[in-house]
Amino acid sequence: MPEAAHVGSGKVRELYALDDERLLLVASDRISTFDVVLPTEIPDKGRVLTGLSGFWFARTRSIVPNHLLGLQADGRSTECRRLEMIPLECVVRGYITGSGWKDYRATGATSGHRLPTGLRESDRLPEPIFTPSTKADEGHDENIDLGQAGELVGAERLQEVERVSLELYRYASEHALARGIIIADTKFEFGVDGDGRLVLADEAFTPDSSRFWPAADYEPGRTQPSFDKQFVRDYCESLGWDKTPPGPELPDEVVTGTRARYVEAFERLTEIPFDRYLDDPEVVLA
Ligand code: Q0T
Repeated sequence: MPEAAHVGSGKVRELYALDDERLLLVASDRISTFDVVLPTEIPDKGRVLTGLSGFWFARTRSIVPNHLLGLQADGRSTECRRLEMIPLECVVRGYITGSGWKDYRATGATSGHRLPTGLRESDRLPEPIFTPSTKADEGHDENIDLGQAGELVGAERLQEVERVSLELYRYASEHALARGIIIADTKFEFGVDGDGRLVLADEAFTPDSSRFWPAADYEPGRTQPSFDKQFVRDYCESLGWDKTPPGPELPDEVVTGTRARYVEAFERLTEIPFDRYLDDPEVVLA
């Protein structure tokens, strides 16, 4: 699509305009760890993430409409509706980890949710919580409470994105857990269409927008291994790299092992052989 105008970049994805109403979201094979994009790519990572997002979009349409129009034959490009984006990172946490764990240790709460005392790192929460954050162009998103989020998007829209986010998380986390994957938390981005209707955009329940943990290894009281990136993290830790750019090149065995983990996540969650996806990406939409 060489004539398409570039309209945005994420760490590992690019966004192009197809026309006034449609965008093309292209997922690369780049991988980041400790917030640094590494110089070595993971073959097919962008295809796995695109296929997973498509799978979830197709299966959650009855919860909320989404921006997906179609998947291109390259398996890494999503044609989507152009929306007015809502300036909120809609995070749902089912387990206490990451910045939520940091907030909890410091204050006993996160994003205004008072949590039970005595939680251990990675514990399952009594119920999933909605913990919105602001989109930061540089650096980390900032957790905000519902009052601050309401000022940004209006109380009514906030209630709607909270309800829909929790419903999406309940559906996907249950589906994933039955297939041996804990979705500890996840982040959504929503937009609004020309009729003012809420639409799920961006990606959905990929390992880049969520924390995937192998359920078989789950053990609260410590940081959990990542389903997809653990080999990369372990390798980087073994080097004593200080986690500032540039990141290290990855050896072949780390690349191969990591690719296998992405493909395994795809196949466990979709129950579709990844080779069938490569033959015809829209198989995940059926
Ligand atoms: C967006 C209108 O730039 C971004 O990601 C780069 C890969 C984030 N972003 C998304 C949009 C979307 C989507 N998704 C949409 N459907 N309509 N804008 C804008 N920035």
